[in-house]
This record gives sequence, structure tokens and C-alpha cells, in this order.
Amino acid sequence: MSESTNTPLIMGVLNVTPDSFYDGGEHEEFQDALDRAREMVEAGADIVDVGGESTSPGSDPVPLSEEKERVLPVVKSLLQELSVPVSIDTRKPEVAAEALELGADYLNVVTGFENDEMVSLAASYDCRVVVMHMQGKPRDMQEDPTYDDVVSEVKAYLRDRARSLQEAGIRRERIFVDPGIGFGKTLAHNRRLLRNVDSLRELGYPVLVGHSRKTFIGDVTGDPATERRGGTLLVSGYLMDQGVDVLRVHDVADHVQARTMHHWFVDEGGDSDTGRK
Ligand code: HH2
Repeated sequence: MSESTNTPLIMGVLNVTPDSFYDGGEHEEFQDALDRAREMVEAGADIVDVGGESTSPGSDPVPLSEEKERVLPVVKSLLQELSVPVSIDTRKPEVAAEALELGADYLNVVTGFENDEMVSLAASYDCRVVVMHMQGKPRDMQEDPTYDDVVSEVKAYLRDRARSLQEAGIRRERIFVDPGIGFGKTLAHNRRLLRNVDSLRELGYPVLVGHSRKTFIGDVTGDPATERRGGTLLVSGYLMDQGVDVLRVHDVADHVQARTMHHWFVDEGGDSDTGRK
């Protein structure tokens, strides 16, 4: 196997959402989620992010009991079985509380920890937290996103939120910030943010980016979500150039390979050609 590095960390996306493809019901869905998580870890994922509610543009909220039924058994099994940290991606404090009680290592909240209950949960479990920027709500966030200067506004928001998390008792080194690609952003906003991840890193917190297979790639290329691997990888390489700390992605094996190549290309010594074969 090729030499590997672990910067940036690769966070594999595990969406536990109903799929019309299955007619075998819940059990099959559960087994399928475990299999996909195992595959991602085998491929080199550093973290597995489990989510049971779609937050893509136009999506509706999932009832609490349904989200719990979907994600908690999966989180429980993964925590028992996997050697890597498990992250819970939820907007609901009730789901977060149970996942943290089971031992979840990361709390990934796309609503910026604006909910005080989420903040106190994160503080009492001393987990790692991902604080993300979003303008609006998934239902309508893409209707007319507006900024004077998207980079400085997102940066200021993340600085404020991270500070208030620290004030609530969450240690600085446990906080990750995320510009929220596609969450209340136009194509031009997404591009500006992706080009300025190095500026977000000036905040002094590790930066996580979740751009994988998102709509902006389809807007540029015309390709559906299942065929956006090339676009995703190109953007990932560009983010690696800027020192991104965590990439939240669907295609783990491709990213582990890209990370190894990036390391070889950028970090591994000089260019001198001594003529030695
Ligand atoms: N994006 C999605 C969900 N969770 N969390 C963080 N921290 N950053 C993101 O950019 C992010 C996230 C949405 O993407 P995906 O999981 O691919 O889609 P869906 O919400 O439809 O399951």
C-alpha cells in the first residue's frame, strides 16, 4: 500500500436516510449503514459522520422519533465496533444528548450552535464540536442568499460562535469551524468561500469543509449528485493546498489516495533531480 498521511483528516459521510431502493425495511437499512461505515474505515476514513436528516436545499425536517430510530442504533454499533471516532450530525438536542451518552466523539451541528441546549450538551460531554455557518433554514436557504462580503461575514460569525462555545466551557482545541458550503450561498458565494479557506484558518481553529457532491458542482458541470466525484476531488485538492484540516466527503478511498498524492506533490522534499534512477 502507498505511504499515507493523515492531514487533512477525512470524515466519511454516512447518511442513514430511507432509500426507496430497499424493500427489506429497517433491518436492511441498518445493516447497509454498518457495511458502508466499515467500508469507509477500511478505505482510510479518520472519522465517520452519522446523520439521519437531510439538510439539502428544500428538504423538510424529520420527526424526532424517526431520526432517533434511524441513527442511534447505528451510532451505538459503530462506537462498539470501529476504531475511529464517530460523529453525530444533528440539529436536535434530544438526538445529540442520546448519541453523546452512547459515547459519540464529535457533535456536528449545521445550525451554528445557536441553540443553548446544544451548547450545554457539548460542554458537559467535552466532545469535539463542528460549528457551521448557515444563512436561513434548509427549506428556504437558497431562495435569495445575500451578503455584502461573504468571506468576512462568515468569518466573523464563526469567530463569535466559537468564542461563545469557549465561554460555555468547551476547550478551544475541541472546536472546528465550517463555512457551510451550499447553506444559504449562491454559486459565487461558494466559490469565494472555497477560495478563502486559508483566511478562515486565521481564526486559529481547524477548518472543516463539506463540499462533497454538492449542488454547486452540478451547477457548474451539469452532472447529477452521483457523478460529481471528479469535481469534488478537484476542489478537495485546492482545499488541501490551503491547508484545510478536515474534509467531509462521500468518496473516502478516492480522498485517501488524493491526500497521499497531495502530500507527495507538495510536502515531500525538493525538486532536485540528481539523475539517480
Ligand atoms: N453538509 C451536509 C450535512 N452536514 N455538516 C457539516 N459540518 N458541513 C457540511 O457542509 C454539511 C454537514 C449536507 O450534505 P450531505 O450530507 O451530503 O447531504 P444531505 O444533508 O442531503 O444528507
